[in-house]
Amino acid sequence: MASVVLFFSPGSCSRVTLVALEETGVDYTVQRVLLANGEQRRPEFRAVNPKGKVPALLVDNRVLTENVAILTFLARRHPEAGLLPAADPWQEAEALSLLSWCASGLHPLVTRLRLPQRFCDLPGSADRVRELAREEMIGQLSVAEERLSRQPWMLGQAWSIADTYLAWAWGRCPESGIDATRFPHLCRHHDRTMARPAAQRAIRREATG
Ligand SMILES: N[C@@H](CCC(=O)N[C@@H](CS)C(=O)NCC(=O)O)C(=O)O
Repeated sequence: MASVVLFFSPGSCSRVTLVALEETGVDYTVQRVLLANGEQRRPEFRAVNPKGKVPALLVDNRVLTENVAILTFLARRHPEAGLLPAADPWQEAEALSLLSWCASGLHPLVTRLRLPQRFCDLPGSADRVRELAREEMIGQLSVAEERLSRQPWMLGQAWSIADTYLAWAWGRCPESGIDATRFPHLCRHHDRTMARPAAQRAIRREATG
């Protein structure tokens, strides 16, 4: 049996990988990297992921980084978990398109909302960086809101790990000043996604390590 170790930080985007691991039922251990304490910059962690980001997944001593790659690997390795549709190449590509949008469209906006000083350090600029990110995020979220007004999950009738990635990104928005009442379908989708037993186990795992 493979040895699997996830490097994660509570509440960060590594939660999506944590949920995926829980959905597969695979045995794994975790290593906490507290971003709030700057632990991603420590040499021990840089030896695992020189980019200094979580998630990083160690599988039999080989390191895989980037959520999209890790989630695709887990989906292919555990097709029975239904992380991504696998039977049809078009459906799988649509799922990867969604995951990529979460990773390269929504996630950087979450970072701008939460860490505006990384984008401009001129005195007094943080509010404006946030405001522009908020506007862009509202436009992007409207795409998901419209889709979820027609179907329960982003890909249609079945949950996929792309729903968890979206729910993670959306979950960071109301605390960053985005009015949740404008996105009722995203709110319900978030609650349904995070109520899944695997998501609940992942959140407990974040707390206990
Ligand atoms: N492109 C990476 C991004 C990962 C990422 O930005 N992770 C954040 C947490 S949500 C992180 O580790 N940030 C630490 C830092 O930037 O110092 C992925 O999709 O996995």
